[in-house]
Amino acid sequence: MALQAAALVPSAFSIPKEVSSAFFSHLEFFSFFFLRFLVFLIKCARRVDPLLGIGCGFLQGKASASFKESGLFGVSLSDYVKADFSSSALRNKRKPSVGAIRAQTAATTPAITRATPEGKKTLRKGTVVITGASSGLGLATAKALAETGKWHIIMACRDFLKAERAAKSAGLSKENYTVMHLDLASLDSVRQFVDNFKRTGRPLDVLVCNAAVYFPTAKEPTFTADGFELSVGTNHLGHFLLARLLLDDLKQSDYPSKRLIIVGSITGNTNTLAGNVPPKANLGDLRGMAGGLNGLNSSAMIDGGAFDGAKAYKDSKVCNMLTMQEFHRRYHEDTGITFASLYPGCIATTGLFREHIPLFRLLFPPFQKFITKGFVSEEESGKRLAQVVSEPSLTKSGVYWSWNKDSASFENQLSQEASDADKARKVWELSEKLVGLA
Ligand code: NDP
Ligand code: PMR
Repeated sequence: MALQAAALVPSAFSIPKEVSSAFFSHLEFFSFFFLRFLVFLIKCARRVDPLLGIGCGFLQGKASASFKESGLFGVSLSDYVKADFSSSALRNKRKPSVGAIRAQTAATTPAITRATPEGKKTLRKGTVVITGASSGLGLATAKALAETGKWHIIMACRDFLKAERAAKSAGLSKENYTVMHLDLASLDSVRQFVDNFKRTGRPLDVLVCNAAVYFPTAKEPTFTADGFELSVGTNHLGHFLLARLLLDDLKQSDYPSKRLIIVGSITGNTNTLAGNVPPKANLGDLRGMAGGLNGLNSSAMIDGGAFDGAKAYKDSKVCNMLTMQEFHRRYHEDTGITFASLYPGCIATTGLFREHIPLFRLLFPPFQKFITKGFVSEEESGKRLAQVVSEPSLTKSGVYWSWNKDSASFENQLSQEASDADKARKVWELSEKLVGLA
């Protein structure tokens, strides 16, 4: 039902494709939707408590008010609410599940280091690599983990000085972190990072693929050092190579719960309202990816279509979520590694929106705070990702985590495309070729 409704969205707007892509990326886009949304809210206010009905409906699954009218997008909002939250508030009881923890030969310091006088064994510090830890979600996660005193954080960043400054301003103490250079937009740099990390002799207990770029206003594609469109090249292909090259290190970790986390997003999931804001994610038949995403002999877009920076980002998030599931299918049972993805909430203040127009950056945080109620602070988002890194109750593998309005985690449902096993396999195989693993 929700998907049927989703299919109606473009026709409800009836804006020609070529006009819409420029239109939706700019000032008019945001003002247009913002105003329509406000009008919609006012209409609803005559019948129901608007903010409770809408805001909580989006985020909590409390769709008590019936929004049968097609106010915002010409579709029933209650359908979206069902699709988005049928599995949420109702299923948000955290089930402590003990992951498959195997006895492994430790290549480095054993996880259990010493026994206390009472005979209880204590755990060594875990080592977590976080890409893009120089700002936003990555930095907030590093901070949350460092504060526990139980983690050493490898901040894998492209700008060494920025990362050092960020660590200092976040109050991280020296013994809790190391900055190491990683530019995900260069496969050589990814390989160099992996070599450097291995040389440190540290175990790898958790890898967090967090870094991302977003170019919503770009008219033309830009490219990585290896000639891939920059957002898919950075957000997906760089992380794909990194995760593949570090998988053996994760396997060798003797930490009680070793994890590979790839940050996803709601906007890549077309079973949600946010995922139906044009341009929608769609990998199509992957013909652009098969052609190398280089804009020369193939399109820069995964689906082979015309370049659209916002869509490229959303497509890259679909790849992130598919990759997590493909890792799970291929390696979870044999290695005991937990593979997970998440939507941390809308962290509307981060550097992710640095390329957006100033009006968007001004209006987006209040829009998310007061209207959709999807807003989360950087600090809160960091605590969420830190849970996925270290909470003993979040060891289930193959899960896409989200949080409800009480900040309780639940297993969310991915869209049809973002959970398509056949597509996941194809993306995996094509990515292997592009990064030189096959
Ligand atoms: P930020 O821009 O604050 O953080 C992104 C990080 O990625 C920065 O540290 C940036 O480095 C780094 N980065 C960018 N390009 C590269 C590269 N080539 N090599 C290495 N690092 C790079 O954005 P967020 O914190 O918002 O984003 C973090 C994650 O959260 C992303 O995966 C995003 O998709 C996801 N997300 C964000 C949401 C939001 O509302 N903000 C919602 C849902 C998901 P530098 O500091 O040098 O620029
Ligand atoms: Mg969205 C429940 C409603 C909801 C949520 C949770 C988000 C999250 N957004 C929602 C709704 C809407 N957004 C609506 C109704 C509109 C039309 C006014 C809208 C618009 C919008 C724009 C223009 N939203 C955006 C943009 C962006 O440029 C962001 C984006 O898509 O980046 C790829 C974005 C986002 N909205 C979100 C989230 C989390 C984003 C950040 C993107 C991400 O990291 O996935």
